[in-house]
Amino acid sequence: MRITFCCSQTNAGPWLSGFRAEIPGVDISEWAAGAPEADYAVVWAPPQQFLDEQPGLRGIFNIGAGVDALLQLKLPPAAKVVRLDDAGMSVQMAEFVCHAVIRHFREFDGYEQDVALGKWSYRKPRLRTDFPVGVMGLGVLGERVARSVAQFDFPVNGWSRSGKSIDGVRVFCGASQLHGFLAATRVLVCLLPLTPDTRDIMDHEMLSLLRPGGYVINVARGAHLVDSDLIALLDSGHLAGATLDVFRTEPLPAEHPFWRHPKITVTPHTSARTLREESIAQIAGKILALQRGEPVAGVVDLARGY
Ligand code: NDP
Ligand code: OXD
Repeated sequence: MRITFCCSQTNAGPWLSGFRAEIPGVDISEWAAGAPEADYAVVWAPPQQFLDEQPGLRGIFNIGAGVDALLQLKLPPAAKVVRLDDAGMSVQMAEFVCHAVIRHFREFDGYEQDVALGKWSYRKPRLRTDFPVGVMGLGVLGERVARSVAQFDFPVNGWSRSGKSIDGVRVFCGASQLHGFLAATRVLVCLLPLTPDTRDIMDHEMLSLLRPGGYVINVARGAHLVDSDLIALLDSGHLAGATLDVFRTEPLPAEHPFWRHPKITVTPHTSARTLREESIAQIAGKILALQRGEPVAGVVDLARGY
């Protein structure tokens, strides 16, 4: 069995030795143009040439949860595309989102500014019932985030395509219930996959439906959000602020207004990082399962796009 590794911006060495430790005797190497064909690929944002040269792949393992970039490419016909299935990401995402929600709710940015001025001042406590949180996307990451936020006693809404039952979360489903979800939400968290149905979903019309004083946390993909619409709604006062971890162009260009907007907090696509050891163990386990003819979790539905 041969595995090829093709992950942009990733130091291949520790990954290759990790796979060799997990799958003794495996033939694994970093891809270079003209390399021999492999049975399985471990990838992140590979070039089309890589896939064109590997028509016989049986499995393509993405070292991230989102497969939007991969699905833009022409894939080998028989290859299953397998996404990372948590692998330590959901706890990071829950930490990140809870931190952003609480920082906003408790006005910690304001306290930091006061303290920098040597000012000892209290702000009036706010009611968490006035800050219902809505999580769009209730998959591997969104469900964990919704459950985690609910532990702080915020009212939590969730929205997904097919709906599911989650303790402590009021679940809305499908396009017909999006309006109701937004009207019931003040702090909006985006954890959708990027697909043709969800691209540009957070536009002026949609964000206007959030409760006044709304707050946006985008931790999914930059192309879910229409940048100029967010800025217009922040400037009009309908929205109070945003925490943005993902952007249409990454790294976020130096001249982009998000960097300097006083109501926007920017982080560099770091809310849930791929953890190497967990990812190697998960992918190696799945490759061995596929070799035995067993099903594996996290296989992407190419028609749905996630
Ligand atoms: P999943 O595929 O597990 O879950 C996707 C969820 O979105 C499902 O609940 C699905 O509904 C819902 N959904 C999909 N399409 C629609 C739609 N048209 N309308 C309503 N709901 C929809 O994804 P994950 O939770 O693992 O990850 C979500 C995204 O987070 C990734 O695709 C990636 O882009 C991003 N991400 C960002 C990271 C970062 O560091 N910023 C790190 C990791 C991931 P249903 O349950 O009905 O299928
Ligand atoms: C992912 C990401 O999709 O890091 O895993 O964004």
